Amino acid sequence: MTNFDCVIHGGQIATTEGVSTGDIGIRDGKIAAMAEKIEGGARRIDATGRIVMPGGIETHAHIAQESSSGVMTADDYLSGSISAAIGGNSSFIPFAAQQRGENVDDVLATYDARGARSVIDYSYHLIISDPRPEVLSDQLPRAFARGITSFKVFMTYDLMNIGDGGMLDILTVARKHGAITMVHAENNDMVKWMNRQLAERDLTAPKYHAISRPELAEQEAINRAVQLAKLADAALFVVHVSTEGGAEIIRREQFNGAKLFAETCPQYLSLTRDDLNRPGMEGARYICSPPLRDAATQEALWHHIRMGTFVGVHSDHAPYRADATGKFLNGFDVPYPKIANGMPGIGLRLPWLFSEGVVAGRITLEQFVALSSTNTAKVFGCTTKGRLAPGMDADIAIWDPEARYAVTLEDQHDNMDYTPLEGRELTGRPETVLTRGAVVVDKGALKATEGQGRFFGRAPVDLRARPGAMVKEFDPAQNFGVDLRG
Ligand code: DUC
Ligand code: ZN
Ligand code: ZN
Repeated sequence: MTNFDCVIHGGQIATTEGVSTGDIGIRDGKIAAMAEKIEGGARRIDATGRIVMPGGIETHAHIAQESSSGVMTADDYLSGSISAAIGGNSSFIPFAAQQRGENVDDVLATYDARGARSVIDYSYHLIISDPRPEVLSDQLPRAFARGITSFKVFMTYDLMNIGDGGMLDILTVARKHGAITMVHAENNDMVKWMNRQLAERDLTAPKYHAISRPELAEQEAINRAVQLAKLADAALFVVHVSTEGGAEIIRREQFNGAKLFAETCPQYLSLTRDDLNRPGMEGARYICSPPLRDAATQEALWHHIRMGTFVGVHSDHAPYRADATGKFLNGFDVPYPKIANGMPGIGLRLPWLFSEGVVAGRITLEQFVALSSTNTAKVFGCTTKGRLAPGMDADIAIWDPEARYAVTLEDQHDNMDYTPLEGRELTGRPETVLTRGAVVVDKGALKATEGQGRFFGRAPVDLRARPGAMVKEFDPAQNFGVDLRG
């Protein structure tokens, strides 16, 4: 009987609810059946001794993206998606970035051409650096109408920072349409002031990057971003949280009912500021913003992962090679502020999280599933992805939970010339990955063809668990009857 295109059988099926042995039948790119035993199938994949789970959804990656200072990432949608797939992801949501003066429709057309090379399904978060009136009134609603339901803004970097007023304008448009606003939260003036203190003392080696962006700069900006979002009654997603204080503000405001979500990233859990102090300019490889912190912070961030403060652990893959195309575009012996911010990680996010999280006993397998796909699918409106259930896309990853290996650059599939986790011993890795039923990685070998991934539009943010509340100044019963929400 071959009424299924493919049957995955005998694996330990892991979801956010639990783990059980069973089979999955796939037809026309969708999960058609799940049962203890499924016969038939044009293709049968034996998953005995393996974990079968939803394919990862990487929701923080910079792919084929120019920075505001003109540095292009080393990965395009082909190499970036291949690296993501081999790392256990069935889809991803990189950024489409508006630079100042640009029209959002043109930006999206540019990224549509870039995205067409992807081997896994993809969508975009739209970075907005120039919220002009026509951007707010026409271009963002058009982006939303095609399923781009998440925007991203920066509170730092002079060429990206949109100020509190710009942020309120974007949050307001986002609320009206059901979009979520992501934020890079660091206080720009605190960072610039610290940069001046360090420059005046000639302290410009990579290690000083760590102290140039104080923990307080993140905490102040997270708190401000949350208050702005509460005033606009809008959903907010704080990216790359790197401090205990920042996580605690988020936890408290979530408890108070804010429409608030957040993530952290593997680098804040696996590396420290000591890595910035490696010999010569090697420390430049570890420059990312916010900067790496310390061991005590890592423990605190793990605690917040366990307690649910973070819906995901995403890579913030920002691939700038350690050469003149990336980190050293401005020269090899330059002060830290002239070195590109970011490091690679899209291929190792899930293997690292599985090893250091599940194998090391810090999180359960169910939490791993939630953090790698299910939670973020909900927040970012990926309605057909992130869960194993009949009717969902057959986006599936099959893992060998016992494989032991050391990370090497040679085994990476991105376009980078280093990996920050070189030499790390890990346990567990994805072997086979399906995107809409197509096997893109088969026992570790790439089987994908360029361009087989499809753009997917997304639904509005799911706020059922975080309904928020209108502030009294917007409530006609308490504001002299004024309708401020329009
Ligand atoms: N922020 C990111 O989200 N990624 C790379 C650099 C940065 O500042
Ligand atoms: Zn950022
Ligand atoms: Zn980023």
